[in-house]
Amino acid sequence: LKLEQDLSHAIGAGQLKLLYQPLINAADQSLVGFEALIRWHHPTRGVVPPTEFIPLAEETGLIMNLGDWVIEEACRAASQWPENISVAVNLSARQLVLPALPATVNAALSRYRVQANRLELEVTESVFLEDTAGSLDVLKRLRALGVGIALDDFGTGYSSLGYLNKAVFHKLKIDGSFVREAAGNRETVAIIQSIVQLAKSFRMTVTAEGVETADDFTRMRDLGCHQIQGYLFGRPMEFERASELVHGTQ
Ligand code: G
Ligand code: G
Ligand code: MN
Ligand code: NA
Repeated sequence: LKLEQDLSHAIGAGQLKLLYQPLINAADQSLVGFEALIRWHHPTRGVVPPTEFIPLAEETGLIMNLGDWVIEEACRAASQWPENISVAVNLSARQLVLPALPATVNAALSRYRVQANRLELEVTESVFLEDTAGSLDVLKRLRALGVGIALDDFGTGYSSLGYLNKAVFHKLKIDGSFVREAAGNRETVAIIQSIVQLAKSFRMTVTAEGVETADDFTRMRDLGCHQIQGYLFGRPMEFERASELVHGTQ
């Protein structure tokens, strides 16, 4: 309960921060964008990871304000970077129940003069567990704005493939657990092959997450992944360091 109170003050108190993890083009290893990942700098507990406070924010409804702040902050970051650099943000399923979300996203894009196609929204399969029709409608309206919609953590969820056929996702992100398991496991490689094939038949971009080694990189590239994300190319980093990467100064 204390943590919940603290969280409700965290946004106004400037305790939330976005880190940015690089997203790399598999073909030439160039930087294509970043995924924004939130951190809470709690005054006494130190850094609280999102796995601890996002569920709390979802339960209490604070995720709505928090999510709006994330979108705003990500657009602000994008406005500081060149037009070929995209920024992805994670959305909770609960945020998609809000019919106002597309208007919020559109307002943030306009305010910072960021092209819609530079913003990507990442959702997991869990969005289809609650209020499927409403969430799908919100996703379609977001897509109509021109923002990208990525299906995150793919392969770890509920394995209902029907929603891939809804034409709302532009990208599929293969969960890092598969990527790392593929190193010593032919069955996992076969699963990845079929995920890539599936994604391509829907004309989706495929990103491999959790790429930690050079072997992971070449394997995922050769299996047909378009984009790569993981510690090999960079951990989630401060805005200033991300900007240095963008400008090639490090
Ligand atoms: O860096 P990592 O520990 O950052 O992230 C842990 C989990 O928290 C991931 O599942 C990620 O999607 C989620 N997460 C990170 N930032 C955000 C955010 O801004 N909003 C939501 N809803 N989830 C986030
Ligand atoms: O949004 P998503 O659930 O995909 O969140 C990605 C999570 O994976 C974040 O917690 C992020 O910090 C973490 N992550 C990113 N790259 C790597 C990696 O190469 N290895 C591992 N183990 N975790 C990673
Ligand atoms: Mn993500
Ligand atoms: Na993921």
